[in-house]
Amino acid sequence: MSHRRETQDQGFATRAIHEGYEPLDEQGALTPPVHLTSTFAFESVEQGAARFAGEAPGHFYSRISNPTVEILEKRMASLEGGEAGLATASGMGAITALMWSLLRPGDELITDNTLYGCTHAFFYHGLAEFGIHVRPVDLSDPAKLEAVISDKTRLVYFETPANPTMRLVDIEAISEIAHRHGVQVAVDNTYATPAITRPIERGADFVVHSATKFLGGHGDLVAGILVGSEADMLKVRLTGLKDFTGAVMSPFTAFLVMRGIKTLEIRMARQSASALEVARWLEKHPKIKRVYYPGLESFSQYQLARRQMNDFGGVMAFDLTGGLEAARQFMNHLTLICRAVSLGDAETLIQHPASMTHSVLTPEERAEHGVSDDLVRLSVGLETVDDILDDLSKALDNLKEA
Ligand code: 4LM
Repeated sequence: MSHRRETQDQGFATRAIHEGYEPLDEQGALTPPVHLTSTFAFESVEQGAARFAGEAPGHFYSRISNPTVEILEKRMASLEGGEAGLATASGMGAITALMWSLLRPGDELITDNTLYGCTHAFFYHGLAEFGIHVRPVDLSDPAKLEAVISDKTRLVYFETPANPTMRLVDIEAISEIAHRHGVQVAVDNTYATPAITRPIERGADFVVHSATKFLGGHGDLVAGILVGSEADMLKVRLTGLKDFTGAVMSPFTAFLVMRGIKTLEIRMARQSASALEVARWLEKHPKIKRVYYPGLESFSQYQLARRQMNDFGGVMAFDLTGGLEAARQFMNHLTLICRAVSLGDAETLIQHPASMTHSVLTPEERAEHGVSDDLVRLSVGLETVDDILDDLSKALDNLKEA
């Protein structure tokens, strides 16, 4: 007998902790067992054949599905308000599995013109070489999508907030235009997470995550997740994931991501509050030229941020009045804040997109994508906010002597 709890009507934090798992089904074990198994025994040849044919439920090989990973998939589908989830080995694994499943030579992929560096590389140097037309559009202006969408367009893809400029895209406006043309929409929700924005509830068809970031939340894993309709996720599972990329998540990683997600809501609230304080402080500092953070009234898309986001998240970008050299010196003077890529961890992290996450783009591409050489990205962690401000303050003061 299954004791599975029906938690769909319960609150976000409750589902983040309980969805998809009932301890009494597993001898009372409070946390889900980690099913470290590659394969699954069949009662009979007939049962094995039926599972392979999709005619009987049940797992048969962990490149297709695994009981521990399945709990995470159900939990993420619930948190994103989608029908089904699909866990992958990394955020790039999620993006590549989705694209190889949906796109065929001759199809057009419309993307916002600001993307994470490796997503950009995959689209323009991977997909484009296999006959897919990748078309950058400034999706912060929905009219620009309306002007170019055509019967060749298969998918519209964007990040909101975008990495690293924090630019937002209006999910409802873009989804309305795309759907009117029979085109699907995929949103990379890594920066906001479902604690802040739920793209599917605003009309998107797919949500993509680098679970390496806020979902895992502790900087100890690399993982990805997709959410979409049952039919679309089955297609990606059986083609893009099973046959084309093989980029599946390990059951142990699924266990760690679930441990992270239990505290997602409180971490996002705390990181958002600290980030707002840091952004306001930086904005007033004479050595800071400009701060890009959706929670600042000076942010050009502040009204959209208030409409589309429950909170403003833990990441921001800024540039210094002294330009690139000042930014380098400032970053090297930091002692608490860690110079490292990635984001969403308990530790505050700082990186220089032009020479790190977006170094795969040419200088011309970076200019087109709005990634200036001066830009610095800060992911505010869970430390005491006064200590973060103190480190920033001392590093900026030290610039005098430089
Ligand atoms: C970084 N980002 O920015 P995996 N989507 C977004 C991302 O920021 C990333 C990925 C996908 C960074 C990594 C070094 C918006 C990654 C790719 O790294 O494959 O889990 O996710 O610092």
